[in-house]
Order: sequence, then C-alpha cells, then structure tokens
Amino acid sequence: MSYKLPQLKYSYDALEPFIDAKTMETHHSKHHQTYVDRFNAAIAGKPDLEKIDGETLIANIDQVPEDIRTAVRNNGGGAVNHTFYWDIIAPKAGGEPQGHIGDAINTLFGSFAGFKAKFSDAAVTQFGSGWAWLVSAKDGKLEIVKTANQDTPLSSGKKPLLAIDVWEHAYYLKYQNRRPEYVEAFFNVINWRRVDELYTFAKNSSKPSCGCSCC
Ligand code: MN3
Repeated sequence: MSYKLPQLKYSYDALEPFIDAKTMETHHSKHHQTYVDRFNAAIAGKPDLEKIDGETLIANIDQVPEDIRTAVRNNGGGAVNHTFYWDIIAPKAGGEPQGHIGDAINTLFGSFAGFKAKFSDAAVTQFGSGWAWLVSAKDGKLEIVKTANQDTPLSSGKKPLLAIDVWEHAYYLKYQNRRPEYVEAFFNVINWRRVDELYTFAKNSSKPSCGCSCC
C-alpha cells in the first residue's frame, strides 16, 4: 500500500488572498507530490514497512532501517506533514478558537493574543526551512514546538494539532522574504474546528486507562 497524495477539500484559489492559488497548486501538486513519490520509492520492496501507515512509520523513525532512514525521515516526513497542513487550513476559517481548544489556549497562554504571539514567534524564528506546531504532549498538555526540515513532533511522541509550513516554497511567490506577513495571514485560514477535533481526540487517547471515570 503506497502513500497517496490527498485530494484537497477546497480549490487552489479558495484561500485567497491569504494563500494564493499559484502557491497552493505548486505546493500540493509539485512539492507534496514529490515527497509522496520519494517516500514510496524509499520503502518500495519492503512489505513490512509498506504495510505501516505513514504517520506510524514517522513516529517510529528510529526503527526504520538505517540505509533508508534519512530518505524516510525527509520524504515520509514531508508526505505526512503536508497532509496534516492541508487538513488544518480551510476557506472561511480563522478567527478565535472555540470549544475545548479555545479554553485550553486561554488557560495556558492567558488569551488568544498570547497564543498568537508565541506561535508566530516560533514560526518566524525557525531558522531556515521547517515548521512551527501546536501539539498535545504525552501528558495531554499543549506545547508550541519548532522542527527543522521535514521533522515532525510525532517522532517525539507528540500529537500535532496545528502546523505552519515555513519553508520558502509555502509563501515565497506571494510574500517573498516577508515570512512574518505570511504568518500573520495564516491566522485567517486556520481551521479551528478541525484543531478542536484533533485536540479532543488527543486528550481522550492520552488518558490513563485505569478504567475509572475520574481521570
Ligand atoms: Mn511545504
């Protein structure tokens, strides 16, 4: 079973003016497709790896055979990270998060503005290519983390809730070197409803399984 490029749930121009159609088309049909192709090529002919889903493989990257580990880390990471990225952005989105994730953000960061400042800072200060993330850590607590290249918090046992791609290919056509403007615009396309679903799922699956209803 090979990794498939996911179809987007919206058109390439649906995130205008915040993320332009040309960037979306190139990013999805060229960059993401290339990661998918190279990931599949790296694990081709290794049925024990091919049968594992991409997210699980990346989360356990240390167990991938050494001769293909870098290829899987970079291209499997790229395949999985982009699939995640398309899922947490949407047209007619943005605004302030509601629900459980809204409450958790207000509790941890004091306010949405407090969160936005910290997340933006992570995105802007990631040196070179990489990602900034909001994750649910092993104990279920929210954290903002940065990763280089196509590394993912999945490899540290953390569950991604939100991610911004800060590789230049994600913004250069429209914003050139102005990464902070792209980061600011990104807040208009965050699909908080989806982030809330992911948070609820992560929280439930990180609960201790003692069988009681109190923890
Ligand atoms: Mn990208």
